[in-house]
Amino acid sequence: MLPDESHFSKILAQFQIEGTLTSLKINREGHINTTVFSTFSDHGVVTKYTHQKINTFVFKDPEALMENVSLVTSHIRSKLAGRYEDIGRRCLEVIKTRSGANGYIDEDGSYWRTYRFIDGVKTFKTIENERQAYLLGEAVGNFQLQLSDFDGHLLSETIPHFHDMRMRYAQLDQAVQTNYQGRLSLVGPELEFLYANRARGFVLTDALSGGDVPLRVTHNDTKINNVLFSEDGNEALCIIDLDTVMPGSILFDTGDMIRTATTSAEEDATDLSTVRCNMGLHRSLLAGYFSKATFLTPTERSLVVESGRTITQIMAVRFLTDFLNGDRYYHIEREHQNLDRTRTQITLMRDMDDKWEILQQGV
Ligand code: ADP
Ligand code: GN1
Ligand code: MG
Repeated sequence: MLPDESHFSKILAQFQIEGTLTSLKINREGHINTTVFSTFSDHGVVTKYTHQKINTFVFKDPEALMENVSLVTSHIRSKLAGRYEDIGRRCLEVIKTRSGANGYIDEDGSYWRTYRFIDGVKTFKTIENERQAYLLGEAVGNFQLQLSDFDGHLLSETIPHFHDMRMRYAQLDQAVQTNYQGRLSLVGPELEFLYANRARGFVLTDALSGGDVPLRVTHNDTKINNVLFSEDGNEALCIIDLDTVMPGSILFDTGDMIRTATTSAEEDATDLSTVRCNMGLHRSLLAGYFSKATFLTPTERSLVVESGRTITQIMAVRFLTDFLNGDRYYHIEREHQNLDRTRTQITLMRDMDDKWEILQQGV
């Protein structure tokens, strides 16, 4: 919920922003935070900002989260310095409060942060073509490359075990046992599929805990709408939504990119016949990714296709858990939306399985 305008003006006044507020617009895409775009005019100079209320049900320590964001954006900026003139379009910029903090806690106890709005860019809810898939793969590989020499120990684990499939299945088991809303009877086939796939889903988690793949710095939310493209569509400029940057396996990012950029169906599509893993998109995505991700170990590389399946699976598990728990975690706009989300993920996994041999050829 957006606070009323006078309350909101008070929040904005805390940040290092000059001029007069001329417009406000709420963004309804994200599942977690509340995002508002503003425009300010200062003696004829127009500047836009993104303000976000951090969901503290999900992120228990917003200060630590913002410290992560601040460290990571500074590191990326140092990599871009001297190489590009438009660094402001290639990396998020935190606008501090007037007292120099990374965010502001309002009178309701909500935590707000501000970024400079990156203008002249486009985002996409779903992938449109192979060229875009190549650019997206390149951007994710490049992001990982930029952070490959960043000391992960400096980052806080803002959501512990975020991509730990064993923990996610334990949460699903708990939700099944509690059956809080009596919805268990609605999810028989979905639960059967996810239980049948439980053991295979542990591959990445176990590879990481067993030391078979290295602990690196990962974004953990590299879905397509977290990438800003240039308006002409010729470049994927910036990866945003850095809230979940944490130490982990880079395969979490590779997998989320595969999950969201190989199908042109929306995550909550109800016509499941549209949910297909497109082999051309998969091939282009991986070609772009491998052009930058030159640092992968052989084991990481061998798990790339599997990572797409695993991250799709973890999302199915998480959506189903939330559906059974009464939709407490993900924003919903309609009843059963989390079940619809579960179904698209399962459909995508099944289609990947049908094409498994061909998908492996892209590696
Ligand atoms: P959420 O966690 O809710 O997904 P995001 O940080 O991804 O929030 O922001 C939601 C959307 O707002 C993005 O998909 C993007 O379209 C837009 N957006 C966010 N920050 C910026 C920014 N600094 N510049 C331009 N657009 C932005
Ligand atoms: C959430 O914030 P948003 O909407 O980009 C979620 C991700 C999921 C994604 C699925 C902190 O991301 O893990 O992959 O939804 N973020 C968190 O669309 O749980
Ligand atoms: Mg986002």
